[in-house]
Amino acid sequence: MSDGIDAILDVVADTAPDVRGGLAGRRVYETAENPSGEQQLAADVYADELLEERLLALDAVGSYASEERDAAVPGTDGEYHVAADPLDGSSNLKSNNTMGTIFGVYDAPLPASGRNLVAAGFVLYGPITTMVVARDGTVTESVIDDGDREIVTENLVVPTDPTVYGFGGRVPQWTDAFAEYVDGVEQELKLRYGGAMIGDVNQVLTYGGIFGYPGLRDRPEGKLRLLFEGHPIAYIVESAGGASSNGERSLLDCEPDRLHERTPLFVGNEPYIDRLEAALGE
Ligand code: AFP
Repeated sequence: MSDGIDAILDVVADTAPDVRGGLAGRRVYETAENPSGEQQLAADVYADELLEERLLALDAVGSYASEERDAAVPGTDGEYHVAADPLDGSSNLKSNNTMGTIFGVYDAPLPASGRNLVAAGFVLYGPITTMVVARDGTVTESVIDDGDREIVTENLVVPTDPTVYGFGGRVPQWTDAFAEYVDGVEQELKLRYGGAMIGDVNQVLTYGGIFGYPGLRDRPEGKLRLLFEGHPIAYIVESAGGASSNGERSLLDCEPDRLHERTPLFVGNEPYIDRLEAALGE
């Protein structure tokens, strides 16, 4: 056990009630866009600033990078580098649907390979606030109440009798190979798609199945970011016995050249990921 990683996990858990508590008054858009060219809500900025300030106050944190800022912010000479999507699915704030905070803890400066992750997790702001953490090959789920974490699942594993799927992007923008793959999946699983990756991935962790945001005809790199979304989610799902892919190989084997690099992203039960890679590779 590393005290540094524990301290990072404590900060994320302690910050979750503040992020959640700050949502109601922050549903308005800021004038700036984030580095990926997407509109930022006041809530995105608020969550990002809270995490930056509190994580960089730790001796263990060497830098903080987030989806909401151009470059990583240096901290001390701490050994861990944190990448975060402070409010994944923040456009769901308007419709009052699920959102989350995603984070990855790397042992190398960013950008880095997914193999440099030493822990990853997410907070889900659903009807209750939960936190899922993967480290040392094990995934735990806790309920957060007033910053206190109570473990509710010691060893979370992806169920082996999958039931749900969700794929992003407009269907006419899907490639023929991907659309054909989805035709098969639709015969076996039921659709669950909520517009916040973290909520949809948590359904896969809960019920088994597959979530993906594919490369599109007009956007082969897809929508989601490797460092802030792809790596952490791949680390969590693989630690829970599932698989991840960019369409060819595990997302953890992908190393971005740039902080904000995008990637096609698929996570879920291994047979579905294997079939996907076979379908896209034909
Ligand atoms: P926002 O953070 O801008 O709401 O985007 C959410 C997201 O990055 C990811 O969480 C979703 O899976 C995906 O975008 C949804 O995209 P579509 O709106 O294209 O379905």
